[in-house]
Amino acid sequence: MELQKIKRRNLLKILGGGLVLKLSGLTKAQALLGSPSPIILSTWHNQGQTANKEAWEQIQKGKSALDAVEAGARIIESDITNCCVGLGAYPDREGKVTLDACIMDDKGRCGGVAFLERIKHPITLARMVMENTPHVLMVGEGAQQFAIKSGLTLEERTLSEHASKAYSNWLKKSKYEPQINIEQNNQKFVPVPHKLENGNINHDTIGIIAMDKNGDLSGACTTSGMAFKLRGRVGDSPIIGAGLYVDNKIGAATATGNGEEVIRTSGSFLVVEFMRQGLSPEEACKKACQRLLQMTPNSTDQIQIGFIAINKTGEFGGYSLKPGFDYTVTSNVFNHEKRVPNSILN
Ligand code: SD4
Repeated sequence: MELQKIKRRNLLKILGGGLVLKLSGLTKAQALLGSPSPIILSTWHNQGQTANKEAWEQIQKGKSALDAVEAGARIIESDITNCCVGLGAYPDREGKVTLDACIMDDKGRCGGVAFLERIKHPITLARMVMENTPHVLMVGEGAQQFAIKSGLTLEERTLSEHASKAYSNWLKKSKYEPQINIEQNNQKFVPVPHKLENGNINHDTIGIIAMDKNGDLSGACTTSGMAFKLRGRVGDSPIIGAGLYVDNKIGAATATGNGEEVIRTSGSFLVVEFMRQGLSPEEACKKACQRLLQMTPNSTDQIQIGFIAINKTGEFGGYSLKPGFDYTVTSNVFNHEKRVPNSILN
């Protein structure tokens, strides 16, 4: 009933002249045919285009949304020039790259890995946790051992050229000394920088959610987390319900930005729950942003969060606290890789 209402409303929007009004949308084919039409959303436009292209190819071959999101995430993890995903990314404050990822499918199965070192494809390991263990989340050394036992290669511990340069610069400016026990020495905590050296915001996770030809949903999320984070820090990206959530009856959502805030509010789960209550993906993302602002004990000046979501009818949307986030939509209608700036709260 509720879904029919949503469909009708969007159909009217489409027939009213615009293909997409504001940020929410329904694929035209779906509106006309009333059947599921594949769609893929990824956080950001630069890497989202690459991820969606790869994922779309999988969908076109008849692969599942699960295969598609894994493939999309893997291609970004392979990019050694990426600041914030995969082994080429910026390290923690001890100079070590630690990776977080999770994946969830249409059957409610899920898996995550966190604080993972020297493994090229955390998203594939997350899928292995999901498919080959009775567990949901594995971390650190144990996750690495599981990766090796599962046939993944233990890579060299080397920083990429750009990460090494950024880390040296950060060390100079922060005057960070890894051996010092910050609290005992009463030394001021060295904060994670809000912006990177090049002026970009300090985060760039890839979250990718998809609906396949059967109308089934899946999602993946993979990141190195915040650059120069405290060693051992884990963000929202490997945590089901925080960085990613999928409910095949309702929709899928993923998050990017300051993970602590997303964990505090179970952000992606919250977006899906708002969609369950009948909100459109865009409205649901907006309400989750509002909740986040209500819940945070921190100053909101330095906080940026973006959510993106799709629902079971193929509607999609995104919202963020501040300007600067965008996402990529790929579907038959959008002729591949459409860039959509998030709506913003303030
Ligand atoms: C984290 N949410 O570790 C991640 C970072 C991120 O875009 O989203 N980067 O908190």
